[in-house]
Amino acid sequence: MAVVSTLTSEDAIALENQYGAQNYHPLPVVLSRGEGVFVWDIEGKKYYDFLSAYSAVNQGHCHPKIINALKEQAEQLTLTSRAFHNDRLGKYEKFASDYFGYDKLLPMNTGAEAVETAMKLARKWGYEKKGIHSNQAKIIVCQNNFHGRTISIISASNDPIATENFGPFTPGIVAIRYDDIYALSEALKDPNVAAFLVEPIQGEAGVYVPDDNYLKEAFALCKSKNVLFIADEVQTGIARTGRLLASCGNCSCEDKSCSGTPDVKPDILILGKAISGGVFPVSAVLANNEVMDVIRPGNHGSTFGGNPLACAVAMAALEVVKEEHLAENAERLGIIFRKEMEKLIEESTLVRLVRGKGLLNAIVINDTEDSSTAWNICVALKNNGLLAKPTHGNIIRFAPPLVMTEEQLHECIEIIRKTILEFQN
Ligand code: IF1
Repeated sequence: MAVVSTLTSEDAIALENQYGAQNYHPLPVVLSRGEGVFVWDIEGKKYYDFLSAYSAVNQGHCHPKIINALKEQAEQLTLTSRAFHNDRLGKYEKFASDYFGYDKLLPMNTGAEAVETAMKLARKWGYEKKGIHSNQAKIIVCQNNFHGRTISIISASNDPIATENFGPFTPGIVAIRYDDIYALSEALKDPNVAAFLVEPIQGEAGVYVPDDNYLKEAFALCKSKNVLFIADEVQTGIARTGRLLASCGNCSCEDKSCSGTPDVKPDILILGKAISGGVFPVSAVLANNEVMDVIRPGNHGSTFGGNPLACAVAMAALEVVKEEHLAENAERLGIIFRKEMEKLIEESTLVRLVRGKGLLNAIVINDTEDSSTAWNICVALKNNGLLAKPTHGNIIRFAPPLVMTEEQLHECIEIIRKTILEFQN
């Protein structure tokens, strides 16, 4: 029986509450359609999507080019496993390696799988190329990171909600303060360090943008100590922050779609989310031969990794990013957004600051981290036709699809302004 067609939002939520693991606390809205910057709930109410599925839908919901690529491939061949070759994988690996400027790509499905892949790659490189003694390799991470939810990844986390009662944890992971070059230089005194894993901007922590020189100095320190610099660009990549990759730092090059500058070129690049435009689970780990060639047949992989459907969708999604100049649009609209939020800060008692890069931004609310103010504001935003989600009790992330027009952005800014001013009165 087709349950979905007769559902009301209330029905849908009741079904999830009864039959679904309660591993999320979603905003009370049930979406049934998406197109570009808009989504609709079951009852037909239209919303601006200001989360983009945590930056997975940078190209806009159901982008025609990406959907067509999905449809065409789905009628041809969806999955072979890697027991055999398929006619899409090599083409995609070349396309994406050239696109981001690396020798090779290891295809996976989720961001967490790609982070795990990068950690395994770094450790193996550490033993076989750097000469670290067996089982002694260390990976440096930053406090308040978010890299996914597997056991090894939460072994790097200091978030009690993510770690409580999931131990014991994976050894060989050392956490340092984010945006603290001295802390990194101290940690790199350990000769057993194989890699430094970092988000160019800490998204879940509340869109923390590090000092302008942090990534460049961290990269130089890693180079000086023969330590791999791993950039987790699952959320910040694919034009979200106004450049193809956020780890570009503050390059001076005019080509916003450039894939990294001489001063910051990650040894291992981790991508996910918008690499497929949110149409299919696709992630990727890119590296040059000196690193990637430590992986030999049988060392690593996954049933769906590199499947023809993922390859076709990812190529279309990456073409859209350049064809529609999404990095430039994100850069331009992000400047407007932060300027308008600064004006709101002037007239509001509720908003304390705005921070971000490109169209990955957040506002900090004048309340405590454990308050429900940010949540309540997001519920009010929903009622006013805009969907966003708090990262903490007092921080709201704003990340619309990068295809948004300036006119639409101004409409959204007005919704945010109206909601905040109503809320505080
Ligand atoms: C959830 C957070 C964001 C990521 C970075 C790896 C991954 C993510 C920098 C793992 C995933 C998602 C996970 C999703 C919500 C969202 C999230 F709130 F969880 F922390 F964006 F900030 N590296 N982030 O941001 O990728 O395995 O999910 O494909 O778990 O609720 P994934």
